[in-house]
Amino acid sequence: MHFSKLVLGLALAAGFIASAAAQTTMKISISTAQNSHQGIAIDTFAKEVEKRTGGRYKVQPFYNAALGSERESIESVQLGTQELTFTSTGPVPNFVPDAKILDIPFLFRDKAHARAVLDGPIGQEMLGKFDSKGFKALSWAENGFRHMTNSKRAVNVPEDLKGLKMRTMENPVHVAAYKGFGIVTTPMAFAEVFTALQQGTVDGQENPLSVIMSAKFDQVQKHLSLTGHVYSPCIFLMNKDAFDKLSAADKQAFLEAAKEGTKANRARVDADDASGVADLRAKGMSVVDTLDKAKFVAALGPVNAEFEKQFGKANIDKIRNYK
Ligand code: EAX
Repeated sequence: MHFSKLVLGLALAAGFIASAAAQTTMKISISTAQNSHQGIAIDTFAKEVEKRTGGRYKVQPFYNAALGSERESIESVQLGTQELTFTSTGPVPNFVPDAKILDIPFLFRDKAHARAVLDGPIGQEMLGKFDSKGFKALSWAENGFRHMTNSKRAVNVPEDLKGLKMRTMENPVHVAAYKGFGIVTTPMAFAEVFTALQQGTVDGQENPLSVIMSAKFDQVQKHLSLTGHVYSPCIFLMNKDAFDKLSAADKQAFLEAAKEGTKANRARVDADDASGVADLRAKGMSVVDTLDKAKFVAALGPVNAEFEKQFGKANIDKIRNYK
């Protein structure tokens, strides 16, 4: 081989190695559409990571459960076959049981209360509980307050829920609570819900306005009741080893990027909550937007007594009374 060719070859190889080291691409996934409160969360995160690391890290977003359901994505992040995911807390208790407490119905008064708890010491301590399970939890975000939809009847009082067959998340707290309403619960992954509603496998489902709108459930559901029965947190999860490998400055960049994602996510949930009822009525849904919340709270009395035993009343009260 000519000396000049050897030099050229070495130079090319060195250049290749340098640029490979200079740029790492990571995957992040959501189960909803790009045009949603979750899409804006991960798109913002991706843009901010790239900006804050000078382009050395790129994050490639995947929408609509393209990489698997929320549960499968959390598994992939735990195993490290996928670096990142943005998920509701629905399937999280299977991995971090302590997170269950956040999904108790009527725990939070409003979004401001929920956000304050998650951003405050209780939420930050909870983020730390993901460490020993193979995750770095970067930031809380949200789905928002969940409401009931179905194809059978208007839900005005808790008794109207009795006997309705509803899809639920794969979350033990939700399943226990909805059984308390007399609902026939059918847990399934989100990607299957539209078809299940369309084919009548289930009568209804429950999700925040942001999810109902982005998933176009108005096409397959007639009735919506603003039950606001449970606040649904979301979370940015990263594989722990992938995070630990980052330099101190890059770790900071990822954490800040997730915070920006959370800001964009919450702003979109607020916008969706403001426009949702009018939007869904215009699309033909019949909406019950004034119902007596106290009756729904009372219907869950026995279930709540169970939760107080299971989680400790003091722990629940600490969240309920957080100012
Ligand atoms: O995270 O499964 C659900 O109903 C979730 O709310 C949805 O996937 C968005």
